[in-house]
Amino acid sequence: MKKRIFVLLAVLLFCAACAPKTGIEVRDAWMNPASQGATGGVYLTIHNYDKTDDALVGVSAEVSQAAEIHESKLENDVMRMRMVESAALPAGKSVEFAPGGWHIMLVNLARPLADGDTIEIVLHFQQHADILVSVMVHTNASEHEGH
Ligand SMILES: [Cu+2]
Repeated sequence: MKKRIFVLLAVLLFCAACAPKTGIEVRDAWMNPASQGATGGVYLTIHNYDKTDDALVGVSAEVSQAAEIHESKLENDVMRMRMVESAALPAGKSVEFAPGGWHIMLVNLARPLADGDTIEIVLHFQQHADILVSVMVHTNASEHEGH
């Protein structure tokens, strides 16, 4: 009897591991430490496991006055960023928000954010339900472009 339960458990565990992923997964959210009143860029990776295209259409953050979707681009050797309405999340693809590219801009931080802090933001999508994301605050030595 015990053995049968074990086999059943093993089958259940196996199926949980092999089930195809669906929906949207957000990974590795982080930002640099920032002072109160400053602007901070949030970086993360969004994976769209669905078979339909989606888009990030907005961000909410309690820690700042506003949260915007920005895109940085090198134009004539100058890094410029602009605010965009949405960021496309193609079906089955990962989109990386990283220094020098896409980022989420937290404007006018209500409090200073130090190394080791965690803040929460909510991502809004065209199709998918909102996702609450924990953002780790830590210094990234490789970032020199600002955001
Ligand atoms: Cu920005």
